[in-house]
Amino acid sequence: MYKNQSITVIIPCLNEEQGIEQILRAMPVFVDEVIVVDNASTDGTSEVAARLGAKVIREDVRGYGRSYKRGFREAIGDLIVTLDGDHSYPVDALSYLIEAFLHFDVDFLNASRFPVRDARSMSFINLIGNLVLSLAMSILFFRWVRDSQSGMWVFRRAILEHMKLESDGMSFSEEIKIEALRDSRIRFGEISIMYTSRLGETKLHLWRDGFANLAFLVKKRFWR
Ligand SMILES: Nc1nc2c(ncn2[C@@H]2O[C@H](COP(=O)(O)OP(=O)(O)OP(=O)(O)O)[C@@H](O)[C@H]2O)c(=O)[nH]1
Ligand SMILES: [Mg+2]
Repeated sequence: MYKNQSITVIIPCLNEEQGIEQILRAMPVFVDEVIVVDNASTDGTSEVAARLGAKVIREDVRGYGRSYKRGFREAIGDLIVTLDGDHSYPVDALSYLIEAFLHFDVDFLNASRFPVRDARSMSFINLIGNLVLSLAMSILFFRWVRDSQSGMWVFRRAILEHMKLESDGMSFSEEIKIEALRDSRIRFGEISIMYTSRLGETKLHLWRDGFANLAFLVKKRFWR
């Protein structure tokens, strides 16, 4: 519990045994529930996560969005916090993020990786891709969003009932923000966090996912 709010942390993992161990060891004690959604990892992700106290859910169909939707169905907390299983997002900043969420009086808070403080955390090409996709989202949806691709968010679980989440892949990250910011009942905010280099191998297919995410933005904007 954090200030009377129960907290669920959801972490999608595909072969992240190194990262998930570091994250779970640093998980703050006020977190009530940690859900790791594993899509048939071939390393020790599930075992490590279960040993360190997480609730491990196996989802048979692969995909970043798919695993989040599965995790949301299991979550019971008032607030849901998300992050990658690669230890690139600051698990030690959970109280900072939840404080900001409560102070800003929002329903969805996006953790922006910008400005980049650790140059090793993001390659130049990833940086450009993130900036282009964030600018595209800002223009298409008439709202300034600094980091449309961030994987760390805090939101009220109750707002999920207002959202129509369709993406099963990496574009899920931008879809949930779009669903939040274009619904007048959902107050959207953003705050900067410290982002660092990931542990383990990337699961991002840079060009394929980058263009797919751009196409997804356009589709979401013009095809209801
Ligand atoms: N369950 C599940 N998790 C996935 C899948 N694809 C990616 N992930 C996880 O989703 C998170 C985001 O993937 P990353 O590879 O970190 O993508 P990224 O953050 O854009 O790229 P990096 O900058 O290299 O970290 C990580 O925790 C992955 O393990 C999937 O198909 N299923
Ligand atoms: Mg990552």
